[in-house]
Amino acid sequence: QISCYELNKKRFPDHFRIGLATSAYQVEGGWNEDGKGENIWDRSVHSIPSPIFNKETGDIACDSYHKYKEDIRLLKNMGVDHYRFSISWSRILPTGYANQINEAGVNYYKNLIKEIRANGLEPLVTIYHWDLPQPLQDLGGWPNEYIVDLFEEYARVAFTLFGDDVKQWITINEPKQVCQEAYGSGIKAPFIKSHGLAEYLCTHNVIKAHAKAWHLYDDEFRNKQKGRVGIVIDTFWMEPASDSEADINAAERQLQFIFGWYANPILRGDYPWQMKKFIGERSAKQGFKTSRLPEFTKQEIDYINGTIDFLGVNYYTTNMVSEKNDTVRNEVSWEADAETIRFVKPEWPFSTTWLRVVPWGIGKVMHWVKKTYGDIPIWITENGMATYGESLEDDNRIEYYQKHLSYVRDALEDGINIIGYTAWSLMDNFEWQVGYDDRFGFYHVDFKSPNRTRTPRKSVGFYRQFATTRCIVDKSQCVDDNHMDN
Ligand code: GBH
Repeated sequence: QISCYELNKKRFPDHFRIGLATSAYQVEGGWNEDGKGENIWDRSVHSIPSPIFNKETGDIACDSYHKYKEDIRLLKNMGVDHYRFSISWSRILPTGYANQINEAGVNYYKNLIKEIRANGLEPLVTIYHWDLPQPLQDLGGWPNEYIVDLFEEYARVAFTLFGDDVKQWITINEPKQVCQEAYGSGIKAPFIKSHGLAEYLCTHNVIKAHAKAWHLYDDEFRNKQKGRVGIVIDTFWMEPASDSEADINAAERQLQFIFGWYANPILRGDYPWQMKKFIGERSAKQGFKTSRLPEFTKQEIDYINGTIDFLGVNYYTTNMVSEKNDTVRNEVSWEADAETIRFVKPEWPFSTTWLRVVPWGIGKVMHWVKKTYGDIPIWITENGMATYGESLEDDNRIEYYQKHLSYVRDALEDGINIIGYTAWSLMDNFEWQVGYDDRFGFYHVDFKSPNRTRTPRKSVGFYRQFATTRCIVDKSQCVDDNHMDN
């Protein structure tokens, strides 16, 4: 065993879980095989004109539906202890309803879980990672309250069928994208633009659906299966653009509009006061009879509050935030409701349109979560960056992980209860509306070859060393300190 001290590195504790993440639609393919139903991504990628860069689709993606055994070998080879994947709702319930279960789909996940366990790894399973069955979208999708009970029934099927072998559950991945990007700005399936309206209705139902699934587990499965159920919430770190009180408040408000939108109801019972105030006032000024932000009843608040065993956090990047002096207040949208201006610093290294490399942001998010919500166990469920093209020499990815992990290690030393880390992603995959352009993988995937050949990038060796030694170079030894003046 190599000692971290000898290497002048920091060591992660033994109980800290280390893994890699993917999601069903992004890697599986097999979009219409063996009885799988159509979901909103299938529908969107096949529509004309296609809303996807280069008209790409996830029809085959990484072909993990057939190559899952190879995927598990890669994971095993990297020395990690967890695999985070998601279940495709329409693969096991083709119509979305639980009255008809697709055996072949169930067997796929049973075999996958068996393979994971046989290789000494543990599954961390996301029940919903953005691929709603199309028939449920035809009813209106997440903005229709009907979805709450249907999601509960889907979760019941998942707990019943897989719960003996799955001890870590995530109800929903990044609800902010499920609602704001899918039903607000409309850049993700089902590509509905309903700024400032459907996005808030969606969130109301997502939160209720999450709470119902948690209660279901707590009431009917926990005693027997002894697992835990969390949700994954994503955020950028929001750094005040100046020391002014207005900018400090604007940055906090922006965090509340992204993260608190979901975390506050689940951990504190209701939407953040900033959202209630700003959306309420703007709605009134705009002539709406009631706030565009729906209200929870007292009973709902009691029901939702505390429905969480651990909090998944996805961190990729940081924005600077300043106060927007919006006296007109006429724009109806989630973006405008926050009354902030967001920007990036030109010196922050570029990864992709929305992703600048800002490692210190992950440390700030960890401290903010603890300060805001107390000692909840945190699992960093995603963190990573995109590269382009076919190169396997991804030193910038290595540097990204080295630095971010160093800040994570510091946060642990500061007493923040971080229980695990799953990097995004095991391999290049279908990156939603940008198709296969942004490559987030440790493994390169050749999407031109029918074999979808996986080839290790240089970063595979780095992550393997991290996972097997649990050591990480301290950020003070990284060549460039990446503008740590903040
Ligand atoms: C995660 O989303 C997802 O969970 C995962 O499926 C995905 O593959 C991975 O990260 C990498 O993207 O500025 O209007 O262009 C990341 C969340 C998605 C939030 C992009 C910000 C920017 C939209 N981010 N979004 S825009």
